[in-house]
Amino acid sequence: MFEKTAPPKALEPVPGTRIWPGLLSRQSQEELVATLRAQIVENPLYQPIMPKTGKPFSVAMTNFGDLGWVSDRSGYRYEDCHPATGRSWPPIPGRLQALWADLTGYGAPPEACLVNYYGPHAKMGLHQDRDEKPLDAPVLSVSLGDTAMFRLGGQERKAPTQSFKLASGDVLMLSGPSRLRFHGIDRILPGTSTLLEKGGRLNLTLRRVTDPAR
Ligand code: MD3
Ligand code: FE
Repeated sequence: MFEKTAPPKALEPVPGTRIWPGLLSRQSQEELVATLRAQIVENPLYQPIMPKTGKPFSVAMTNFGDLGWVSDRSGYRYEDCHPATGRSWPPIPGRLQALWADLTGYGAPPEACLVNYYGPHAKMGLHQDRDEKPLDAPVLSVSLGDTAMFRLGGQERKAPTQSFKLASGDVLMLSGPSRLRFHGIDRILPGTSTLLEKGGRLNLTLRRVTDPAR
């Protein structure tokens, strides 16, 4: 995608955390939303529940790719089928696969694309992403729709945090020393984007789940 031009400049607020503000043009965002909508028809967003308590997440989720992240009473894990439909997850859209190849430099394709939908009151508490085997693989996130207040902490829950806005078209990569940082979404800012007709925010997170064969 950037064969002829240098990749656009990223902010690196802490080592291993890179933010490309507005990397995706409005047109690419619209094309991506059209693809997502088409794939969400047969692979619907659903409301996962927290392990043990059974409390529902405020974020609705679905997945694309060979493996999808799910949460239910028994815990968090990756599964190869949608828990409600029993069907395989649809493929990760080509545009996202290309973004992973261009930005991560990781020698294997992503296996999972978690789709998170935030309505006006949804949030995601501070957590670590540690259900994946290869921790040397980056995580790549694409934000679409309303702006979110993103909180990034340290490797321990009690470490100090800093907050960033993530707007539509922004791309975020967490790698190396940032891969195990605590992070969360405090809130979204309703009405900040016209991309999604009914408002809200979609976040797409690409991950490698298993160690690549070698
Ligand atoms: C920082 N999603 O799905 S994406 C998640 O906006 C998740 O929906 C948020 O956290 C969202 O697990 C944040 C940005 C993100 C993703 C993975 C990270 C930040 C991260 C892993 C380590 C540190
Ligand atoms: Fe996370």
